[in-house]
Amino acid sequence: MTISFEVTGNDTRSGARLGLLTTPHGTIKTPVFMPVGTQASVKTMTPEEVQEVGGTMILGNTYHLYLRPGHEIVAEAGGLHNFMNWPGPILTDSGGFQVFSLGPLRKITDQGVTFRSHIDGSEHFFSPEKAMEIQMALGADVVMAFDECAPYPCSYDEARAATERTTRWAERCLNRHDRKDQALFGIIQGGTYRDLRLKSASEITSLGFPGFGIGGLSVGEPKPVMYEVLDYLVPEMPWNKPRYLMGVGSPDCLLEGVSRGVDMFDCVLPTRIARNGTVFTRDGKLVVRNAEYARDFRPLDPDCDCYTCKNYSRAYIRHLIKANEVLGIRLTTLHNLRFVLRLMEDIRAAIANGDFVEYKDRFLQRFNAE
Ligand code: PRF
Ligand code: ZN
Repeated sequence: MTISFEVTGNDTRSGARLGLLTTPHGTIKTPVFMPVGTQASVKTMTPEEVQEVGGTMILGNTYHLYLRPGHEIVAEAGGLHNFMNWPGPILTDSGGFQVFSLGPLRKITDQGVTFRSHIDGSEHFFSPEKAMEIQMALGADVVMAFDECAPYPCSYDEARAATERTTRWAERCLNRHDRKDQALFGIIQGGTYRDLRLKSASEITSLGFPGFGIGGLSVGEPKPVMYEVLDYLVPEMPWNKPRYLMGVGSPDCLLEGVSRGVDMFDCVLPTRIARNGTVFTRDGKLVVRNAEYARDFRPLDPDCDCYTCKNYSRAYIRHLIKANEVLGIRLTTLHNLRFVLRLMEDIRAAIANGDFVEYKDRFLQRFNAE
């Protein structure tokens, strides 16, 4: 009834694996990148367009949808899938991370978090129980526990307090959550402290969630630090349950995450940078806004198979963005999503062929060359 996950292949020379995640809204292949639809929309894209570039599962945000339009309205619409016309699987984040990102606008106690709306300044309170109630109303296929993400850098004591609270809150989430058609994932915290990460992994996994988020990474630490945490953390996680690295989505981090055994990713990066005129290419990032592209009539990435690259030039897209034409950011968003989703398709094919390690090295060498 809820979700099931099956590991269907293992790379023998890395931690990479292939899987199938089955939800009430379909089965998807992992490793997967989930485009972010914070406010019940993947910014500038229709659901059909997201699917056309290979999107299979998307992410929505509890915090934003609670404030606007309100989870009751989404529930009245028949849930988030119906409300936004997305037929595939959806995951909602719990609001913990978004609320902590509000900085001075929030106050945390063991009971929960008091915060002010970024929209109108009104005061609100989230607890583990409230985060479950909202996510049950939104009706995603996968919902996330309400956690406390420690900042980076942060002292050992601060990271320990956040990690211990995350475990106490995880139990309260399990007690409150009771939608049988929804899977509740636990979240592992622990900052960049090895013993805290291992303690969090053992406590959170012992609670028996059907899947696990890895939180508290990609919050400002150097990339090698994140890779090192994954090196010792992922082997401690159950092999037969999905592992979700939260908020990670740059091409190099996707490859490094997959090679360490991560199955799921989400990130605003591809869509956010697209809206300020930066695109991914196989030779690295390209700032198409720049003057050097004013007379460049080649596609964004000659090796890309997307609608944008088949039909439009760098010069035209630069012009649209400079002129504030909405089409410009639609075209760059479409391209960046296709770039990341095709990377995931190629990664899955390489794992199946047994040449993931070579694929990763070749991709990164070209992507990082000057
Ligand atoms: N917790 C939750 N959502 C998140 C994170 C987290 O730690 C992160 C950290 N990269 C992104 N999104 N609940
Ligand atoms: Zn393209």
